[in-house]
Amino acid sequence: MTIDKKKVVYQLYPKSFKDTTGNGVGDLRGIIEKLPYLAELGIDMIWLNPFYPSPQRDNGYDVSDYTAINPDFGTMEDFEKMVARGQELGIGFMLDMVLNHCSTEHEWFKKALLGDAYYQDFFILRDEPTDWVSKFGGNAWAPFGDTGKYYLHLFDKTQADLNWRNPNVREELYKVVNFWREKGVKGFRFDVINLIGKDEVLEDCPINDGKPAYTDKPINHDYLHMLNQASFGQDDSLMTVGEMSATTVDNCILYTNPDRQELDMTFNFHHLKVDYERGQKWTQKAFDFEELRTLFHTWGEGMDQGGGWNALFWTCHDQPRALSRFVDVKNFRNEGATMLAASIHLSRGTPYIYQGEEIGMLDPDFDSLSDYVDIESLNAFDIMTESGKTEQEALAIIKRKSRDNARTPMQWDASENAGFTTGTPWLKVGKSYADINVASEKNGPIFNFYQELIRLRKEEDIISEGSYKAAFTDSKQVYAFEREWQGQHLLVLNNFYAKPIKLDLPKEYQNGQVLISNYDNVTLDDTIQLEAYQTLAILISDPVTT
Ligand code: TEU
Repeated sequence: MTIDKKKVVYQLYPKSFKDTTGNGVGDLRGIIEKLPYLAELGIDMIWLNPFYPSPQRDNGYDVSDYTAINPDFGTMEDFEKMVARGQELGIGFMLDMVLNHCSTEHEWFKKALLGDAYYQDFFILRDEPTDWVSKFGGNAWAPFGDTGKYYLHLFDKTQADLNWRNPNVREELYKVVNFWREKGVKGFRFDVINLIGKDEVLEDCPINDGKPAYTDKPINHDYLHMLNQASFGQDDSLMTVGEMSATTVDNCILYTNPDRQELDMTFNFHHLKVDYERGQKWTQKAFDFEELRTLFHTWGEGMDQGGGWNALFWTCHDQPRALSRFVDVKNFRNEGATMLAASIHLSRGTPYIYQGEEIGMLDPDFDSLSDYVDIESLNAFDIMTESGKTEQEALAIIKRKSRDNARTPMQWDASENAGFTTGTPWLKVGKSYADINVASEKNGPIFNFYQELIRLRKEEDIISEGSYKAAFTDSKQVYAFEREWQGQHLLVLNNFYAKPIKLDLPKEYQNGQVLISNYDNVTLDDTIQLEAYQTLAILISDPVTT
C-alpha cells in the first residue's frame, strides 16, 4: 500500500451535518448540497460516520444491516449520487466499518437467538461471564436469551461482539468491505479494530477493566492482514485507518508499517486523556501540558523510527471539542483554533478535521441532563449519582466530557436551529450558533488558516514526508517539533497558553522563512516572543552548519 500523504481528511457526522427533509436528522442529500463548501475548504476525503440501518442505541455504531442505507439518511441512489458528485469535486469518501460488533437487531443475532447453531457461532458465547467491564459501564456479558449462556458485548448490551475466530464471520465481513468498494468509496475507517482478535479461552482480568485480556492481541494483526488481502489491499489507491482503543506505539507500528499489509494509519486517544483524573474519564481536571507534549513526542518519534503512520486529530464524534477543552476561548478563540490546527497539520501523519473545527465551533453549553442523548453520557450520569455524586456535580462533569459536545448540529447560519434543519433537531444546537456559523466564519481567520494549511501540505514535501523530532523539550508551555526532509528543516512552535513566552531561537533558524503563523509581522531574531496561542513554523531550505 502506498498512502498519499498529501491528503487531508474531513470527518463528517451525517446525523448532524445538514437535514434536507425536516425530520431533524442530517441526510445524504444535505451532504451533496454542502460538498462545494468542503471543496472550497480544500479537503480530499470525507470520513462518514455510520449511516446504515440501526436501532441507533449508539448512534449508528449498532449496525443492523451493513450494506444498506438507513432511510432517515436517504437511499442507495442518494449515496451513489453523493459519490459521483464527490468525484467531480475531487473528494473521495471513507466509510466507517463497525466490524467488531453488530446490533442485536442484526439478522445474524436474531437467528442465533432463535437457536440456529451456524449463527450462534458468529458471536462470543460462554457459560460463565468473565469480570470484564463494558466500555459503556457495567459487566461486558449479558444473558443470551434463556439459554443459560452469556454473550460478550464490550460496548452496549445491544452491540454483540462478533467471533472473528469463525472463518464464516470473516468471509461475511470481507463481503461488506467489498460491497462498498464496488460502490466507489475511496477509504475505510475501521471502528475499534484492535479489539477483534479475542483469545479462544477468555479469562478474568482485574487490571484496567479487563482491557489487556482483549486488546491488541497478536492474532489481531493476523486478522487485519487477512482483511487487507481479501478486500481493500487489492486496490492501492484506497486509504485505511484503524481506530485503536488503549493501544501502544509498538502495536501501531505493526498495524501501519507498509511491509506488513495491515492498515495505512491508526488513531489513538492517549493525548485526549491528559485531563483525566487517575485515568478516569468522568472526572474534571485541568489538562496536563507536559503529559500531552510527552505523548506527542513519544508517538511522533516512535512511529517515525518504526516506519508507522499516525492519523492526527484533536476532535472526533467521541470527544468534546478540543477548542473548548484546551483553549481560553473567551479571549483567544481564533488564536487557539489556529494554533491547535497547525500543531497537527504540520506534524508527521495524516491530519483529520472534525466538522465545525474549521469555523471554530465550541461545546454546546447545555443546561440540563435532558439535553443529552448519548448512551455513554446517560449511563455515566447514573453511575456517578449512584456512587455518591450530587446530580449537579455529575451534570458538570457530563458537560465537560460528553460525546454529545461534538455531535451537535453543524452551525450554518444565524437562523433558527443554525440552518441545520427546518424541523426539530435530534440533538439541540449549541448556544453560540448565532455568532459562530459558516455564514459568519467563512473566509474568516480560522477557515482561511485551514485552507492555508491544506495548501501548504500539497506544496511542501517536508510537511507530508519529513521526519519528526522533539524540540524545546524543557519548555513549560510550548509544544515544538522539527521536521527534516532532503536537507530542509522545519521548526514548528506552538504556545499552548494565553501567556506570551520568550524563546531563544537556534542560530540556523534566525535567517529562516516564516512558512506560516497565526500572527502577522513575525520577526526572527536570536530571541523571539510567542504571543498567546501563537503558532509559528520556520523553514530553512539550506541549513547553515554551525
Ligand atoms: O469508539 C470506541 C471507543 O473506544 C469509544 O467509544 C470510547 O470507549 C468512548 O468514547 C470513551 O469515552 C468507537 C466509536 O467511535 C464510538 O462512537 C462507538 O460508540 C464505539 O466505537 C462502539 O462502536
